[in-house]
Amino acid sequence: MALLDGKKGIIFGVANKRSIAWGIARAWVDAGAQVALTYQGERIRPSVEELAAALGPRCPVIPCDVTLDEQIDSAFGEVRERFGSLDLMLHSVAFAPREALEGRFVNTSREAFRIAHDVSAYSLVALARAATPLMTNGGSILGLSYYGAEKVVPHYNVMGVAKASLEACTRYLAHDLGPSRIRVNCISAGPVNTLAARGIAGFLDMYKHYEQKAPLRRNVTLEELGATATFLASEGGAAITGQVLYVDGGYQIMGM
Ligand code: NAD
Ligand code: 0WE
Repeated sequence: MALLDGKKGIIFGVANKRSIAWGIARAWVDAGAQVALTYQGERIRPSVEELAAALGPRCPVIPCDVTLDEQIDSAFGEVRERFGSLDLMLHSVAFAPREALEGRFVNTSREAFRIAHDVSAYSLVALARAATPLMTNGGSILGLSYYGAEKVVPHYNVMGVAKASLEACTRYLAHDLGPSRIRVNCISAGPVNTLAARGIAGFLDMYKHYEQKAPLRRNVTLEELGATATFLASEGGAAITGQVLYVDGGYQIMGM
């Protein structure tokens, strides 16, 4: 029997085949789960529909901008109709206005701070609240974080502050939802060459830096992130909640 046989999940954050959410969607489906994919806007709908078709014939594709309460409500309404209940949820969504990732952190505008926290941290709370009534048999909620939450990574700026919030939200949600047997964890991933990472000045240098400094002397793959996400969602993760698990080749342990 596969690790996630018969489980039903909803996935936020697939944009294309390089997305971390896509790596995790594939891993969950390979482990026996059925998943729904959500997408942010009409612009990426065609590519997400194509990816969903590759996952199998019964993979719902549902619009959901996570900053809009009405879209969150209707997305979970559709999942209730299609699946009846839910076991898994992936939050793999982040955004900050580009200018906030370029200049100095001290110049972060009120609006850029608000947007980064709304999209990248508050949305986990809103989605967890909407998922809870469907997770009648317990469940596993997973978010994606990054090292910039705990240490200064130049240019990550307000996203680092939003990731610190995401990690704290993970702990408070774990406390609230634990009695309902719903676990909430984060994977803190090493750099991955995705849409959200490309185009960031110096990303390639950082990618090479990890290759040189991480104990495993290499970067992580989508398959490895998928395997960790499957472990956390499975019986192997049954007593793990409120944690941030580093999947970064060991980079986070280094002092220099
Ligand atoms: P990606 O661009 O493939 O995924 C980001 C997703 O966020 C996209 O699908 C986008 O549509 C979605 N999104 C943005 N605003 C949204 C909104 N308002 N409503 C709904 N969806 C919205 O890039 P990725 O690298 O796969 O990012 C996924 C997660 O992984 C993010 O939380 C990111 O911070 C995290 N992460 C990425 C790296 C990396 O190096 N790529 C490392 C660690 C953590
Ligand atoms: O979380 C991220 C990136 C998230 C992200 C990316 C963008 C690019 C386009 C959020 N908002 C935007 N806004 C845009 O307009 N990562 C973990 C990848 C990343 O981003 C960095 C990194 C790494 C790693 C930014 C600076 C330094 C390192």
